Amino acid sequence: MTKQSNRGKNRALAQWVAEAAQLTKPDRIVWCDGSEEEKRRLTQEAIASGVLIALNQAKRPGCYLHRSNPNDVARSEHLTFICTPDKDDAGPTNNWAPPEETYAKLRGWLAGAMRGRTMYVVPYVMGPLKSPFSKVGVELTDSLYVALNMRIMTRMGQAALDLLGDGGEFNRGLHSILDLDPERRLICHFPQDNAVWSVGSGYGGNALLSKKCFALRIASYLGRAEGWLAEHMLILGLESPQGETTYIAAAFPSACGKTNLAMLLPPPAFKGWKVHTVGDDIAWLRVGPDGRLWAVNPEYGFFGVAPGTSTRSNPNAMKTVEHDTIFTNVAVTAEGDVWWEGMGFDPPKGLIDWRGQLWDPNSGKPAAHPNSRFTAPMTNNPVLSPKAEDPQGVPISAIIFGGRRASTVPLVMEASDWSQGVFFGASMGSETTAAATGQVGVVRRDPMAMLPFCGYNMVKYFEHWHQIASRLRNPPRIFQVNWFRKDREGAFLWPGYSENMRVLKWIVDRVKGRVGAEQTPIGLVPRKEDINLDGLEISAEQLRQATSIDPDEWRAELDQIEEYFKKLGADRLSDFQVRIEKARTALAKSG
Ligand code: GTP
Ligand code: SPV
Ligand code: MN
Repeated sequence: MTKQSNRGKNRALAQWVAEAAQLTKPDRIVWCDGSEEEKRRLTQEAIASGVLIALNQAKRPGCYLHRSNPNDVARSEHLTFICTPDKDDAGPTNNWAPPEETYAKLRGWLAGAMRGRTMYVVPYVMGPLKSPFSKVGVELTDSLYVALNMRIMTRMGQAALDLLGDGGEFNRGLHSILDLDPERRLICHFPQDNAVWSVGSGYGGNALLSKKCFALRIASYLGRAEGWLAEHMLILGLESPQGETTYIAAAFPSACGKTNLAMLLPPPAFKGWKVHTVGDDIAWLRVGPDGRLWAVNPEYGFFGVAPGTSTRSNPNAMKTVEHDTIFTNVAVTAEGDVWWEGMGFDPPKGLIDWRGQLWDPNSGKPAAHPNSRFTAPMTNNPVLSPKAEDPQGVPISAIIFGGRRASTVPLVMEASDWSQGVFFGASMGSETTAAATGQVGVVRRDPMAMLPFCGYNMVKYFEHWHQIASRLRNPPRIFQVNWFRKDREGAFLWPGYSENMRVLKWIVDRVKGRVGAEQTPIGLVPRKEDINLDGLEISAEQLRQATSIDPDEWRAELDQIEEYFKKLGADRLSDFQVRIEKARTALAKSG
């Protein structure tokens, strides 16, 4: 056991650790302090026990590979529950279970579960130290992989205990991988107790309890009670050649482009423009004394999608993962380096696939799992914003909602006001991806990209968004984007990635009142001449298709949105129904 200066100071924490140990019966308890010495020791233990595989240290210093159980490669939404005394508090979109029965069931599963194992006590801070936004969590886990990932993803260790002091409030996360049996896998949230119990999975959002469980599901619940927002959003600063920086937050569903946009390298035509990453996945937003919306990134690292990441698509991510990175479920070359589909070069001979077997290029199966990931500290990112650690956060001038839609939704639209913007977000649809288990590529409604992450009643969440506006004297403008529209052959119409800068520029110009827009039945769109296409090879027809608003498609879309809101019981939010009717009337007029 490591020496600890003040782990016993918080009596509630000491008592809870003792209770959890009584239940799970670990052989050892290790309190993580976050030190370099501890990192070295735990990494060695992980290598010795096969949890991590050392990669080629000459090519990728400080980098390791983890192969998860093949039945445990993505978030399990069907096994994720919100446990509130009243079912209505979980609302129409969440799986619900009663708290007492759920605790009893999980206690049964957890009894003696850590026998022969170590329980890591992982204290962490979400948000910059000394920030009014920040909150403390403690995860108790029997997974060394989780402990090492939490060290990258959060401000982990002694700093959290110091911040907690002797009486502070903290999120209680209890995690055991049990035997990774999908039949005994559940991720349960108890918002009233500020607690998460997760069992039977060691993967990503199921197991790193700081991330989706605390920073989104529990935090969204706390945010409603306390008057702020916890959102599935990246945060970026866009600096002009004149040195003026505009901050933008953007909500896209899982594996729909947040990390890529947050690290964007502008194309040559945008000389002097710079993107600074504040966050790539989660934003905590508060109304400031100035009536603006201020945001922090509660995390400290990136848990990013590997496939599709290349020197061309995201050079800053490639630099971020050059060292001190844990890779999960990627392929490995004969030289001990990493490889994945879309890395920008052909797979070298002798590639080992994500399951640890020699890969057969003719197998038709990917070498890296489609949801393979990298865990890297945010300080590795060459374009990390100097404001990423600012306790006050950054002032948000624009919010973007975006989905993955092969049709219907144009490249970019602007809402005429906050309330239409809330409608944009609430009515958003997106094709499912490999980030969650289940069918990939089916369109589902995913309000504000929060469908799997809102910790309370979705209708109350929409109301909360409306209510925040009353305190915003200077609200951000709201936009909707779609990088993923396809032509008849199934090819993407818009080149995406760094070229998304062209859309960001229009957004900034709108915010600053420097450019006009055209009113359509659905929203405001750029006039042709307002999107800078210098240096971009795109045919006029391709651009027309990427930006078009097809009345028939939109009539069908509005029917689906209306039906969805009725299903949720959100149609009683009269504003939504009025918007649908208005759009229908405008579409009818436009022919
Ligand atoms: P989570 O971490 O799951 O929340 O994902 P994310 O929203 O951060 O998505 P990410 O940026 O990792 O991108 C997911 C996938 O979409 C990757 O395979 C990317 O290569 C691809 N992608 C990202 N941006 C674009 C784009 O502008 N156009 C196209 N066609 N693909 C993109
Ligand atoms: C997502 O699925 O939105 C992710 C990955 O960011 S996970 O941490 O698994 O939730
Ligand atoms: Mn995410």
